[in-house]
Amino acid sequence: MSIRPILTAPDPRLKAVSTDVEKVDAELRRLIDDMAESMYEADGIGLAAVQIGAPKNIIVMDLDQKSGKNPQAYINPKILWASDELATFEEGCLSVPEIWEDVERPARIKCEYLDRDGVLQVLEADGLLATCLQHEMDHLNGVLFIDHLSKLKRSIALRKLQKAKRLKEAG
Ligand code: K1U
Ligand code: ZN
Repeated sequence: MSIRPILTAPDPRLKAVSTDVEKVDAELRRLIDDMAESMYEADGIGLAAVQIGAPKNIIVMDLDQKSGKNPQAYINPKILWASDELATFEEGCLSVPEIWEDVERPARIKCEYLDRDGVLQVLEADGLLATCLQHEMDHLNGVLFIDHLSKLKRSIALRKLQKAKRLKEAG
């Protein structure tokens, strides 16, 4: 397993639309393991493959790390249904470091995906699970959570990010 660098905005590779995985095999499971390791190293609760430069429809998530590591893989996820009711969560993103903003999304979703053994699963989610799945599925379509903000809030967030990058580079 290896830790891969996570791309940060405004890297154009984050705008790529990811493609479906054709075969769930040992090589794909190695990529999933690298994603999980990279997510834990960065203190995240989710990661899409495109964030490490692999534009494939794969997500890893582990929402409850207090009780030990239990990464879940979601391959070729598709939303089957989304509630009309909306919920607001404060979101962050490993590709938009140090920015946290409220985002409104459907409160509940039903989705299907393949697990790491290639078995089709159907999941109904609400709360943080629904939010995180939608946030990660946005990544697969080249969308960042700041794209849901007003133009003004997005440009403030991007300026903050560029300033943080400059400070980091200056040491
Ligand atoms: O970059 C990502 O897509 C992962 C992102 C997932 C997410 C978090 C919150 C709401 C929606 C989606 C993160 O993991 S951000 C980091 C994070 O959640 C966290 C970091 C340190 C402590 C606690 C949480
Ligand atoms: Zn993100």
